[in-house]
Amino acid sequence: MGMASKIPLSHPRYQSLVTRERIAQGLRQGLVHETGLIAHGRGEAFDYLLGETTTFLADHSLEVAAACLLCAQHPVISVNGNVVALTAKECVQLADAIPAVLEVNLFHRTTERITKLVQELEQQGAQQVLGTKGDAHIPGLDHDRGRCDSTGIYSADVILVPLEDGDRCQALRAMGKTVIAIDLNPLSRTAQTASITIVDNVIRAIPRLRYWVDHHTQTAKPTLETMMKHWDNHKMIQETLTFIAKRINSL
Ligand code: PTJ
Repeated sequence: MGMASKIPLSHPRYQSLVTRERIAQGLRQGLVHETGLIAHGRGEAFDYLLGETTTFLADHSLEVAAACLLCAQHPVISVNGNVVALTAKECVQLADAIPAVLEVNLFHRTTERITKLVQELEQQGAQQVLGTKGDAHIPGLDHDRGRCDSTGIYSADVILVPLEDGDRCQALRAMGKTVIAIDLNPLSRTAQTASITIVDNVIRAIPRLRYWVDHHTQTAKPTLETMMKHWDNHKMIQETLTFIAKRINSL
């Protein structure tokens, strides 16, 4: 019996506790890196400040991100330990809907964890998951952190990175790629350097992104391109910080 079943539904922090338990379970299964727990805690703190909901600002980011993924030639969804532990099935469904390639790309890379994460995604219905080859290198990153698949991230034009390290986000941008990041911390280097930043929890953001992808599958390309052209990421981050400040002031 999993720990989640012992958490009473009536607990005011039920959702947050269940999510923590999923991360802890992911660690025990060898999917999540130990520092993934720390990253999750930092994310929780920012989610608290946001009110643990998808703000109207994040929802707009999600709609533009969907437009961008639908217009891409070679879109890739890059996943790591935390993302698989929290949203494996939803990532598979999103990849199918776009359609996009799934690639396991780890900050703390080990062959064993990559294999486990690929297997977990396959169990959740993925037909093909890249990441095991690691036959290409993102310029500017030290050995293992820069490894990726030549047919995946390396040749992608648009990459979705839920929970990414700032250095890698910057290095991918330097390669000329469009980077869509999901990061609860609007001040992180990833949030600041991505082309489109979604300041939201992956748990809410991935299904909502799928919603927008489905919503816009039939939308004409020029309409989607206009949405992308008008996107101002810097402005959105400033407005998100203002949103948080106002929210704290009104409590
Ligand atoms: O599995 P690996 O080896 O690739 O390692 C993954 C982690 C997450 C450990 C690694 O990428 C890492 O150390 O990340 P950072 O630099 O700590 O950044 C994680 C960012 O994600 C932080 O800014 C957090 O605020 C944010 N974050 C944490 N949990 C969530 C989140 N953002 C959205 N949804 C979450 N659930």
